[in-house]
Amino acid sequence: MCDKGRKILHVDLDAFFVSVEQVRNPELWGRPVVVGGEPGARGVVACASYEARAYGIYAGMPLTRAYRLCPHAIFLKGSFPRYRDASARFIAILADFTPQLEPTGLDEAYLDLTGFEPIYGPTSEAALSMKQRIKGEIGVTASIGIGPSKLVAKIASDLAKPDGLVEVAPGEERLFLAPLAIARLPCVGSKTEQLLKRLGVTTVGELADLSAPLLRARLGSMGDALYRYARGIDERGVETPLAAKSISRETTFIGDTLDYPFLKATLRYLSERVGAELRREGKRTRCITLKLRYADFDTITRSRTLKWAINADQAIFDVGVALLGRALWQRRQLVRLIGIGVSSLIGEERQLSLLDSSMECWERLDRVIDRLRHRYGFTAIQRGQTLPLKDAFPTFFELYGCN
Ligand code: TTP
Ligand code: MG
Repeated sequence: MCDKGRKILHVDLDAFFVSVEQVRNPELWGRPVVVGGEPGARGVVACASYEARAYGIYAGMPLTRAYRLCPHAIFLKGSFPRYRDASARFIAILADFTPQLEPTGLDEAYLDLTGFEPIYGPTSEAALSMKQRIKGEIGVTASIGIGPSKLVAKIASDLAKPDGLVEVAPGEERLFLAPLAIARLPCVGSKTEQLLKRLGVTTVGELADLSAPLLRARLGSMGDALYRYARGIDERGVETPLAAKSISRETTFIGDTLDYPFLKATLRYLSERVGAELRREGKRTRCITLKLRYADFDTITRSRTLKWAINADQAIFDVGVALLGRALWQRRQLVRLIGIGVSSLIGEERQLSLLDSSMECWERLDRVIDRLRHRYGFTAIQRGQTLPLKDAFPTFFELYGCN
């Protein structure tokens, strides 16, 4: 999927909430406008017009502070249904260009226009007509980045703001990124930024000069990602929400069973299979589903939605075991099939900063094992938790020399 010829677009509306208010009330054009609430209210700024940003106001800032910075700004409470409506019209316009469309927020989306040149001409022309339609039909301006990867397209659209278009040609990614501050890269939060600064790195170009082993030693799995990002390497594809979004593995037993350690060990093995594929696809999950088929062929599924998106084998397994325990407690009957699946998938880079340190450890371990399995085969390494499978599949264990 690292196709240099890809034409990925990232489209992001400018000062979205404020722009929608300005379309409603043209007197607001060209003025410092803040959406979020009245100046005396306790809330924070949701959106500031570019004129308000010139006073140092930004999203997330307390309204009281915004008011101190610019008392003559116009403060509006805003209306979410209005923004939702504008968002739906925005996405509908993009969908006219291609079904390869991945909305990632109310006012932003990725599109894949690879191979569309014979229809639209140069991709930049298609992007310009997109901008024109958005302005003509919704009344707001959009900024668009075009590049060979999502990473580059997203950064390009940020740099194009407001109302701009930036295209990065294939092969130019590293040059394009080199002068930018490291904070422009996804997954560089303030902690990572400080750490990199201590290594003397402030720009993406300087980051690209660091070796992969050094980055891994200092930043773990995030170091691997940064090594690739600094070179503009990002193989993620544009994914339509309608595309199949689940990964699952299941096993039917030769004989029906209610042997709990054996069921648990099988679940562990299946969790590792699912986890490996999840990571290979560069994804995390927020929903885990256990499937059981009882001896009488009655089949049940039990799901749990998680607060944070994960992709560690251990996390998938832990939830699976909890669901299994509850299902067997509710109905003790011989089991014929067990399966585990993950859905509600999102890109791996998101939420990294929210991971707790134990999860970070599990993920690091998974990555090591993934690499070894990639080289020697999945069954070359077995974890302790799958050992109860030894009696059921002796030849399998003998074959791979596990004691
Ligand atoms: P963004 O696209 O991040 O910001 P923006 O459209 O206001 O400005 P830009 O020109 O830089 O793209 O977010 C889109 C909308 O989401 C924004 O208009 C308001 C809302 N939002 C919040 O409600 N809270 C927030 O903290 C942020 C960042 C955005
Ligand atoms: Mg925006």
